[in-house]
Amino acid sequence: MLFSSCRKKKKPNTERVATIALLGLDESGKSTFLASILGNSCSDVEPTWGFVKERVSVGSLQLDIFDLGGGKKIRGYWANYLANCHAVVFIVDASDSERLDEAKEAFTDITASEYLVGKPVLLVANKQDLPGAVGGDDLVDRVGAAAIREAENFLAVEELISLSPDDEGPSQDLLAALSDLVGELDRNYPELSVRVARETEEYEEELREKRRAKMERVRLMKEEEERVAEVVQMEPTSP
Ligand SMILES: Nc1nc2c(ncn2[C@@H]2O[C@H](COP(=O)(O)OP(=O)(O)OP(=O)(O)O)[C@@H](O)[C@H]2O)c(=O)[nH]1
Ligand SMILES: [Mg+2]
Repeated sequence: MLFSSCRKKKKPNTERVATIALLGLDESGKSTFLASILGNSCSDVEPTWGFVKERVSVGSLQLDIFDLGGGKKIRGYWANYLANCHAVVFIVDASDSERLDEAKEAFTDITASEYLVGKPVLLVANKQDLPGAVGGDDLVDRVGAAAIREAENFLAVEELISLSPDDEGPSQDLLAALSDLVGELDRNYPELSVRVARETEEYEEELREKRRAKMERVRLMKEEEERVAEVVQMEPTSP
């Protein structure tokens, strides 16, 4: 008998982990959505500075959910998470008609990224319990989401109430929305995972390259400063 066949066979790693970025303007309800999923108290939720990462198990997948702050200054950092995510959940306060144009701008910005083309997107028309909340179809028009459907993205649109006032955990609607997204991720998991791994590596290499170029510029500037200082020292002083 061959030695190798005497060894215990290693169990294949069958755990499927998908990364999801929760995006949307500040106050849209991203952290509340996450607190509901986790069964945490929604009343303890505070504005997010930076990001929070949580792992939850939904259906056949482990989801690493990045809850990113939606404030104007933080939005510029969202781009750093797109290569690494398998899907995006974009949450809109559907009751705040004054900020729908701003939501459209943020949505258009991120969906224009090459790293999101073809990836599943869940658009949430949140705060349906509040008066004047626009429905899912209206929201698709208001944020210009039809364009990404045409661009081969899987787009699911859900009208939800993320807030669970009595902290009873996620509503059936919220769970159903999430499991639809997980179903889509599960169907495309092998190809998506290969793509995410490749693009994450590419994106990190791009960042490393930018850092190297910056350091090189600083080095050249220092060299130039030293050269000028030497020339000044060598110049004869006037009598
Ligand atoms: N009525 C109602 N209020 C909600 C709902 N979802 C969230 N909220 C409230 O909206 C406010 C903002 O919620 P957050 O979850 O902190 O919003 P966020 O998108 O995480 O905001 P940032 O972290 O600043 O980006 C809180 O007062 C929540 O209680 C909802 O479905 N209905
Ligand atoms: Mg938050």
